Amino acid sequence: MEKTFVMLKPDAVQRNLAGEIISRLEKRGLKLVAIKMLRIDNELAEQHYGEHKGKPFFQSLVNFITSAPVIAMIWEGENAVQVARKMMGNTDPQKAEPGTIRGDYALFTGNNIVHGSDSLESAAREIGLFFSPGEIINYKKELEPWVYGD
Ligand code: DAT
Ligand code: MG
Repeated sequence: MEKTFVMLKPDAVQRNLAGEIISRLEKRGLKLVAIKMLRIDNELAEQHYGEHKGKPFFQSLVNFITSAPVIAMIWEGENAVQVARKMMGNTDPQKAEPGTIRGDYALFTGNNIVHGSDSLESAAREIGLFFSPGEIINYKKELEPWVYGD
């Protein structure tokens, strides 16, 4: 089953939206297989957002993501990467559809509440940056046939 990396950014934690966002992913049928709260340091921020190095917003992105604690998670499910991306909505919350996380809770691209891997390759890379294999829990949920059919 596919795994994706999802992170609640500092604004989500500060604005008391963590439970709400976790609840949405949970209710959709995705399975939480790893979770931790951490304060990202500069080195990890630059690694995580390496693809954006050199862009005009890079420094403010690093400043923001290191400014307060985040909640890093791995969610598992069929097409988990694209399903989670779709639930997050457009990078610019003003363009994100209502009903998406960003479309419901954010107004500014810099503070857009949530990160989600954009491909299987990014998911593997980001999971490796934030979690060791022993922190990822392999378990069965009895409700799975009710989510995916038999
Ligand atoms: P996403 O988070 O939707 O994958 P991204 O990977 O292109 O978007 O960018 C990473 C983060 O960088 C994004 O969540 C917010 C910030 N960012 C992106 N484009 C920006 C811009 N034009 N101005 C300011 N911040 C931006
Ligand atoms: Mg991205």
